[in-house]
Amino acid sequence: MKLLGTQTSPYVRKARLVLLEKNITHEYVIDPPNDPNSQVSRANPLGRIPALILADGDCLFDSTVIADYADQLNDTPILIPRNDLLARMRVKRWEALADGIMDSAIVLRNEKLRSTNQQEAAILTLHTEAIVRALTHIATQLGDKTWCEGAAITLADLALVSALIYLDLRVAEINWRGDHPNLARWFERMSSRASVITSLTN
Ligand SMILES: N[C@@H](CCC(=O)N[C@@H](CS)C(=O)NCC(=O)O)C(=O)O
Repeated sequence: MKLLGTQTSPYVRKARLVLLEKNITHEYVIDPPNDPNSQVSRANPLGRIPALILADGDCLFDSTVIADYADQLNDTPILIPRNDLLARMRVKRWEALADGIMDSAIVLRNEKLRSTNQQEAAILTLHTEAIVRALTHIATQLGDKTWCEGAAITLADLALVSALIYLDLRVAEINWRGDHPNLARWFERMSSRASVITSLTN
Protein backbone atom coordinates (compact mmCIF):
# COMPACT_ATOMS: atom_id res chain seq x y z
CA MET A 1 0.00 0.00 0.00
CA LYS A 2 1.02 3.57 -0.62
CA LEU A 3 0.40 6.53 1.67
CA LEU A 4 0.26 9.91 -0.05
CA GLY A 5 1.08 12.88 2.14
CA THR A 6 3.40 15.67 3.14
CA GLN A 7 5.79 16.10 6.05
CA THR A 8 3.80 18.95 7.57
CA SER A 9 0.19 17.70 7.43
CA PRO A 10 -0.97 16.66 10.91
CA TYR A 11 -3.62 14.30 9.49
CA VAL A 12 -0.96 12.56 7.41
CA ARG A 13 1.25 12.25 10.49
CA LYS A 14 -1.59 10.63 12.43
CA ALA A 15 -2.25 8.09 9.66
CA ARG A 16 1.45 7.42 9.25
CA LEU A 17 1.99 6.91 12.97
CA VAL A 18 -0.73 4.26 12.93
CA LEU A 19 1.02 2.41 10.09
CA LEU A 20 4.42 2.74 11.79
CA GLU A 21 3.26 1.71 15.26
CA LYS A 22 1.58 -1.37 13.80
CA ASN A 23 4.56 -2.18 11.59
CA ILE A 24 2.41 -2.26 8.47
CA THR A 25 4.56 -2.35 5.36
CA HIS A 26 3.84 0.67 3.17
CA GLU A 27 5.44 3.10 0.83
CA TYR A 28 5.30 6.70 1.98
CA VAL A 29 5.07 9.09 -0.96
CA ILE A 30 5.47 12.83 -0.49
CA ASP A 31 2.83 14.29 -2.77
CA PRO A 32 1.68 17.86 -2.05
CA PRO A 33 -1.86 18.20 -3.52
CA ASN A 34 -1.05 21.63 -4.97
CA ASP A 35 1.82 20.23 -7.06
CA PRO A 36 0.75 20.16 -10.76
CA ASN A 37 1.93 16.55 -11.05
CA SER A 38 0.21 15.41 -7.87
CA GLN A 39 -1.72 12.14 -8.03
CA VAL A 40 -3.78 13.06 -4.94
CA SER A 41 -6.94 14.20 -6.74
CA ARG A 42 -7.01 10.94 -8.70
CA ALA A 43 -6.79 9.01 -5.44
CA ASN A 44 -9.11 11.23 -3.39
CA PRO A 45 -11.71 13.31 -5.25
CA LEU A 46 -11.51 15.86 -2.44
CA GLY A 47 -7.87 16.43 -3.36
CA ARG A 48 -6.76 16.05 0.25
CA ILE A 49 -4.12 14.12 2.06
CA PRO A 50 -3.68 11.60 3.56
CA ALA A 51 -4.81 9.15 0.92
CA LEU A 52 -3.97 5.45 1.19
CA ILE A 53 -3.81 3.51 -2.07
CA LEU A 54 -4.25 -0.23 -1.57
CA ALA A 55 -2.61 -2.99 -3.63
CA ASP A 56 -5.76 -3.41 -5.76
CA GLY A 57 -5.84 0.34 -6.51
CA ASP A 58 -8.71 1.12 -4.16
CA CYS A 59 -8.10 4.31 -2.22
CA LEU A 60 -8.94 5.20 1.35
CA PHE A 61 -9.48 8.65 2.84
CA ASP A 62 -9.69 10.49 5.20
CA SER A 63 -7.28 10.01 8.12
CA THR A 64 -9.99 8.60 10.41
CA VAL A 65 -10.96 5.98 7.83
CA ILE A 66 -7.31 5.10 7.18
CA ALA A 67 -6.62 4.77 10.92
CA ASP A 68 -9.68 2.58 11.43
CA TYR A 69 -8.84 0.34 8.48
CA ALA A 70 -5.15 0.01 9.32
CA ASP A 71 -5.91 -0.77 12.94
CA GLN A 72 -7.88 -3.85 11.93
CA LEU A 73 -5.09 -5.25 9.77
CA ASN A 74 -3.29 -6.67 12.80
CA ASP A 75 -3.56 -6.73 16.59
CA THR A 76 -0.07 -5.51 17.46
CA PRO A 77 -1.07 -3.25 19.04
CA ILE A 78 -4.82 -2.67 18.90
CA LEU A 79 -5.07 1.12 18.75
CA ILE A 80 -8.87 1.45 18.69
CA PRO A 81 -10.70 -0.76 21.22
CA ARG A 82 -12.95 -3.22 19.39
CA ASN A 83 -15.31 -4.78 21.90
CA ASP A 84 -15.70 -2.22 24.64
CA LEU A 85 -18.09 0.33 23.15
CA LEU A 86 -17.37 3.04 25.72
CA ALA A 87 -13.60 2.64 25.52
CA ARG A 88 -13.87 2.80 21.73
CA MET A 89 -15.97 5.95 21.93
CA ARG A 90 -13.47 7.60 24.30
CA VAL A 91 -10.54 6.91 21.98
CA LYS A 92 -12.49 8.25 18.99
CA ARG A 93 -13.45 11.30 21.05
CA TRP A 94 -9.76 12.01 21.76
CA GLU A 95 -9.18 11.70 18.04
CA ALA A 96 -12.01 14.17 17.36
CA LEU A 97 -10.47 16.64 19.82
CA ALA A 98 -7.03 16.33 18.25
CA ASP A 99 -8.48 16.61 14.72
CA GLY A 100 -10.45 19.68 15.83
CA ILE A 101 -7.23 21.31 17.04
CA MET A 102 -5.66 20.51 13.66
CA ASP A 103 -8.68 21.99 11.84
CA SER A 104 -8.52 25.23 13.83
CA ALA A 105 -4.73 25.46 13.54
CA ILE A 106 -5.02 25.19 9.75
CA VAL A 107 -7.63 27.97 9.68
CA LEU A 108 -5.26 30.15 11.75
CA ARG A 109 -2.35 29.32 9.49
CA ASN A 110 -4.34 30.19 6.34
CA GLU A 111 -5.64 33.40 7.87
CA LYS A 112 -2.13 34.47 8.83
CA LEU A 113 -0.92 33.89 5.29
CA ARG A 114 -3.17 36.80 4.25
CA SER A 115 -1.85 40.33 4.52
CA THR A 116 -2.39 41.78 8.00
CA ASN A 117 -5.16 44.18 6.92
CA GLN A 118 -7.12 41.32 5.32
CA GLN A 119 -7.01 39.05 8.36
CA GLU A 120 -10.32 38.61 10.15
CA ALA A 121 -9.82 39.26 13.87
CA ALA A 122 -13.03 37.35 14.68
CA ILE A 123 -11.76 34.22 12.91
CA LEU A 124 -8.39 34.45 14.63
CA THR A 125 -10.09 34.78 18.03
CA LEU A 126 -12.64 32.02 17.41
CA HIS A 127 -10.05 29.44 16.43
CA THR A 128 -7.41 30.49 18.95
CA GLU A 129 -9.97 30.20 21.73
CA ALA A 130 -11.13 26.80 20.47
CA ILE A 131 -7.56 25.49 20.57
CA VAL A 132 -6.85 26.98 24.00
CA ARG A 133 -10.07 25.49 25.43
CA ALA A 134 -9.41 22.10 23.86
CA LEU A 135 -5.86 22.04 25.27
CA THR A 136 -7.11 22.90 28.76
CA HIS A 137 -9.68 20.12 28.53
CA ILE A 138 -7.06 17.68 27.25
CA ALA A 139 -4.54 18.57 29.96
CA THR A 140 -7.22 18.08 32.63
CA GLN A 141 -8.27 14.72 31.20
CA LEU A 142 -4.68 13.59 30.85
CA GLY A 143 -3.52 14.53 34.34
CA ASP A 144 -0.34 12.57 35.02
CA LYS A 145 -1.40 9.49 33.06
CA THR A 146 1.06 7.84 30.70
CA TRP A 147 -1.55 7.33 27.98
CA CYS A 148 -4.59 9.35 26.99
CA GLU A 149 -6.92 6.40 27.38
CA GLY A 150 -6.51 3.07 29.13
CA ALA A 151 -3.32 1.22 29.99
CA ALA A 152 -1.51 1.27 26.65
CA ILE A 153 -0.93 3.39 23.59
CA THR A 154 -4.01 4.05 21.44
CA LEU A 155 -4.99 6.16 18.46
CA ALA A 156 -5.76 8.91 20.99
CA ASP A 157 -2.04 9.33 21.77
CA LEU A 158 -1.05 9.30 18.10
CA ALA A 159 -3.69 11.88 17.17
CA LEU A 160 -2.75 14.15 20.06
CA VAL A 161 0.99 14.08 19.40
CA SER A 162 0.27 14.89 15.73
CA ALA A 163 -1.86 17.89 16.72
CA LEU A 164 0.80 19.21 19.13
CA ILE A 165 3.61 18.83 16.58
CA TYR A 166 1.50 20.87 14.17
CA LEU A 167 0.86 23.58 16.77
CA ASP A 168 4.62 23.89 17.31
CA LEU A 169 5.10 24.18 13.57
CA ARG A 170 2.35 26.66 12.69
CA VAL A 171 0.86 28.24 15.81
CA ALA A 172 3.93 28.47 18.02
CA GLU A 173 2.54 31.54 19.80
CA ILE A 174 0.22 29.27 21.78
CA ASN A 175 2.41 28.42 24.77
CA TRP A 176 0.83 25.06 25.57
CA ARG A 177 3.94 23.78 27.35
CA GLY A 178 3.94 26.73 29.75
CA ASP A 179 0.17 26.50 30.31
CA HIS A 180 0.12 22.72 30.77
CA PRO A 181 3.38 21.25 32.12
CA ASN A 182 1.78 17.79 32.38
CA LEU A 183 1.03 17.88 28.65
CA ALA A 184 4.62 18.95 28.00
CA ARG A 185 5.94 15.95 30.00
CA TRP A 186 3.61 13.58 28.13
CA PHE A 187 4.73 15.07 24.81
CA GLU A 188 8.41 14.61 25.68
CA ARG A 189 7.79 10.91 26.34
CA MET A 190 5.80 10.49 23.14
CA SER A 191 8.46 12.33 21.13
CA SER A 192 11.04 9.68 21.94
CA ARG A 193 9.02 6.90 20.29
CA ALA A 194 10.60 5.47 17.16
CA SER A 195 7.42 6.09 15.13
CA VAL A 196 7.32 9.78 16.02
CA ILE A 197 11.04 10.23 15.31
CA THR A 198 10.63 8.49 11.93
CA SER A 199 7.62 10.65 11.06
CA LEU A 200 9.66 13.79 11.76
CA THR A 201 12.81 12.77 9.95
CA ASN A 202 11.83 10.65 6.93
N1 LIG B 1 -10.42 15.54 7.66
C1 LIG B 1 -9.35 15.25 6.73
C2 LIG B 1 -8.52 16.51 6.54
C3 LIG B 1 -7.47 16.36 5.45
C4 LIG B 1 -6.91 17.70 5.03
O1 LIG B 1 -7.55 18.75 5.16
N2 LIG B 1 -5.67 17.67 4.52
C5 LIG B 1 -5.05 18.89 4.05
C6 LIG B 1 -3.57 18.89 4.40
S1 LIG B 1 -3.29 19.21 6.08
C7 LIG B 1 -5.08 18.94 2.58
O2 LIG B 1 -4.89 17.92 1.95
N3 LIG B 1 -5.30 20.14 2.03
C8 LIG B 1 -5.22 20.35 0.61
C9 LIG B 1 -3.90 20.89 0.22
O3 LIG B 1 -2.93 20.84 1.03
O4 LIG B 1 -3.79 21.34 -0.91
C10 LIG B 1 -8.52 14.08 7.28
O5 LIG B 1 -8.66 13.76 8.46
O6 LIG B 1 -7.79 13.42 6.51
